[in-house]
Amino acid sequence: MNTLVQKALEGDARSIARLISIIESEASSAESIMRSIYPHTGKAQILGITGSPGAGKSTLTDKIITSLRDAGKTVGIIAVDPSSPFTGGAILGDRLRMQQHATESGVFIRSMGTRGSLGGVSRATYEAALILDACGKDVVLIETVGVGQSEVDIMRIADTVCLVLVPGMGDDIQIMKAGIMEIADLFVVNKADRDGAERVVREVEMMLDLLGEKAWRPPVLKTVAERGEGVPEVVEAIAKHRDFLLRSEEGRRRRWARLEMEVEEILRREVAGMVERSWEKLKSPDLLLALEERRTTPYAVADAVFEEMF
Ligand SMILES: Nc1nc2c(ncn2[C@@H]2O[C@H](COP(=O)(O)OP(=O)(O)OP(=O)(O)O)[C@@H](O)[C@H]2O)c(=O)[nH]1
Ligand SMILES: [Mg+2]
Repeated sequence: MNTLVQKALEGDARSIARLISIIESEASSAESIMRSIYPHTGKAQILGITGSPGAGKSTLTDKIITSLRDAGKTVGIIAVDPSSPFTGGAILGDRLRMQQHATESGVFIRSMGTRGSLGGVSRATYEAALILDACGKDVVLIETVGVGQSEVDIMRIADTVCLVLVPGMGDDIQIMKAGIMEIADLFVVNKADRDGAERVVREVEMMLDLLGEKAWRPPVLKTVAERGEGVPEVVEAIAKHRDFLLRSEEGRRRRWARLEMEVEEILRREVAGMVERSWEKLKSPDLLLALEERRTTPYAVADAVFEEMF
């Protein structure tokens, strides 16, 4: 395991892939891997790209990769596959589109499922992002389909969230969806070759006005991702946001909130494990019979489980 981690840290793509597979499938080994990986993290910019299905996230991602590569940066990409059968068909397309980058050194691409997590972003997705960070990628890009909760989830793990909108598909609903304005650090109105892009830009700007003065005013940019138009401006805004995070109070607040979340996440997992083991020890047919006959209650049993723990 140690040599695997060592090789991954040196940037070996196969070792990185292997590590990610392990943290995805073997929860028991995940912790020791993350313990040795973690001290090497904190250097990459984790960039979340979210938006409705078909908005052009993958097309934009692909163009952003090219631009970052041209600037000499290394990139890790995690495409979070929606488990939903409705959008599942897009996965192959994504793979094909980004394929050209997959063989380049300096680019690492990985698809991950969302199964087993509540939002669109699982613990494994975050750990994979940390692994890519530790292994020297300058930018770690996570593409997720924004469906409800996952947009908020991506905010919890990304430094910079880019929300991709498109003209002419229930614009108001797209924008007004609860909390969505607050999570985006950057708005991209893609498919600007279509009618109505300007209107979406205006609506987003108006919403931002309503939110009032903020240390960071999210830029609202138009792109035609298919043709690469507007992409340099997007890449520039992403870099600006990184600078902002590095030198502002807001940036520190967000880093600390993430660190708190990480500690709490670990505590929750450990406590859950302790409770489970204690309950397994106490559980018996006699006890269940006592519960069935109401000689005791689930509350009293839970008390006993806690007592057993300490
Ligand atoms: N007209 C137009 N079409 C675009 C543009 N960008 C992307 N598309 C097309 O929109 C479709 C969806 O693009 P994707 O990049 O797969 O979108 P996505 O958001 O990754 O989709 P999912 O991952 O399935 O949610 C494709 O057919 C693209 O060719 C654009 O700027 N203008
Ligand atoms: Mg996609």
